[in-house]
Parts: sequence; structure tokens; C-alpha cells
Amino acid sequence: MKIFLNGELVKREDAKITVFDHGLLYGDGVFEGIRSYGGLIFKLKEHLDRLFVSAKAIGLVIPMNEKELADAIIKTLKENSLRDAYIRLVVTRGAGDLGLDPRKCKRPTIFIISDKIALYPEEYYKNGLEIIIANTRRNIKDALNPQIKSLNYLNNILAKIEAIKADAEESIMLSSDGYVAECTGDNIFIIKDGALITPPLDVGVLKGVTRLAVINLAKKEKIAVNEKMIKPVDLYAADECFLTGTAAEIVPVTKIDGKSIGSGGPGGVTLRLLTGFRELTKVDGVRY
Ligand code: PXG
Repeated sequence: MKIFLNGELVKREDAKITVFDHGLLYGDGVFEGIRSYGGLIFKLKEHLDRLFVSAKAIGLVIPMNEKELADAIIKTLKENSLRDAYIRLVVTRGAGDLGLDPRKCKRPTIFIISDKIALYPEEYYKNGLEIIIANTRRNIKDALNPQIKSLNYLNNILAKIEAIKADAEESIMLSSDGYVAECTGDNIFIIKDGALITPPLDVGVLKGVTRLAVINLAKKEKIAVNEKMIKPVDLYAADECFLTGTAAEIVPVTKIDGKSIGSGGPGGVTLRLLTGFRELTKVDGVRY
């Protein structure tokens, strides 16, 4: 396996960065998780755009432009002969000293890891996930805006640990004022009376690439979409529920906090959207 590291493709065992990298010392950096399907990189521009938005928000100037990063991703995929891949693109503040001061970091570290995609177990799609609402609240926007896909994922990891302890597959995180925000690595949707509902970005959630693809897919299929505030009680009363993310695609949720959602199995609208989404991944992407 070859890793793209600061402009070069190096062997996995040689892909090393210093312990003084602020990505490691402070979680000071940004990243993207991208996927390719049969030689097509899905929504590459959307991911790169989001990376630059995240970087700008933390005052990090990426020393490569979008075209150069896209070329680097393609080069890495080709070098590893990957057609169906998971791509992790990371940009850190770079090597600095032991203080927080980002000015001490002279050059951002850029790396790209590509690997075979580890698919979610088929039973998740057949039977749906059992998830919980975590006690850990999502970061508040005024502290660390969840729209920044930063290397600082402790907030999400704490909620993930709650899920693991509860023997659940995922955690829903609420905003500080108690509205449904998102899961630890996925956005959330419910279906009520045939309409799709998802929390607005304002609640403090990541602007998921899959989220937007699903919203557009639903509109095309004449399914109403409402971005509005969701309370836990609305979740329990939903007809259907699903999560969206690059790794998950669209995965049904059949139980929340031990309560069955809808019929207790994956819902019809969810499955219809999943079929549509998988069709999209076969045709919509950057070919390499
Ligand atoms: N919310 C959060 C907090 C995320 O980290 C999403 C929503 C979904 O966004 P996208 O753009 O992927 O639709 C994410 C993304 C993994 C993995 O390995 C997680 C993500 C992306 C790719 C892989 O668990 N999370």
C-alpha cells in the first residue's frame, strides 16, 4: 500500500509524521472521508469544497489547490489499483513546537490514505440499526462549529463510547438545547406521513455530502423534504428513520432507546431512497 504524504507516494511503513505535528498534539487540522465506486469518485468536488471551507474556518491555508488535491487522490488510487475505495484526505497544521501557537507550524502536513472500503454488514441494511440517544451533547456552534470537519473528534468519540457501552450501533447526539443534531459519523433523517425530515444545519451538524445527495434524490422522487427541528419525542413517533454518511450510505434505524420505530423493520421510503442512492453512485462521479 502506498500513501500520499506531502507530495510523494511512500510505502505504508514509511508514511510517518513527527510527534510535533499539531494535528496530533492538538487535533489541529481538517479532513475528509471520500468514497469511490467502480472507478468513480463520488461527489469529489463537494468533499474538496467542504475541506477548503473547514480549513478556512480554522485559518489553515492548504498549500495545494482543489485540482492538485483531486489529481493527488487519483494518483493514489491508481497506484494502489483501487476501484472501490475509501479515501481519507487529511491536512494538519503541520509540525510546530509544544505551544498552541499555529504560527510556529511552517508547513501543513497533507496525506491521503486509500484502502478497500470496509462495507457495513449486510444485516444493518436488512434489519436496521439499534441506536441510542447519547448523554453527550454535540459541540456548540460558538465553541467548535460542527460544520468544521476538524481532526478534533473527541465529542463524537465520547458519544460512540456511550453507544458501545449500551450495546448499540450508534449514538444520536442532541444540541445543547435538546434538539436532535446528528450521529457520531452520520446525519439523521426521519419520515413522518410520507415526508422526509432532517435537522437544519443551524442546529449544529456537519453539512453531510450524503445528506444533500439524499435531499436532492427525495425531491426528484417527489418526496417532500423538511429541514426542521426534531425533538427526541418526534424520533420515537417517526414512521421511519435512517442515517446518511459516506461509509453508511443510507442505513435504516429500527430501534431508538429500545423503542421500535414504525413497523420495526426498514421502511419503504428508506429502501426506495437507498436503491436510488446506489444507482447514483454508479453514474455520478469523477472517473479515473
Ligand atoms: N456527521 C459527522 C459528524 C460526520 O463525521 C457525517 C455526518 C456524514 O457526512 P458525509 O459527508 O460523509 O455524508 C460525517 C462523516 C467513518 C466515516 O469511517 C465517517 C464519516 C465519513 C466517512 C467515513 O466512520 N463521517
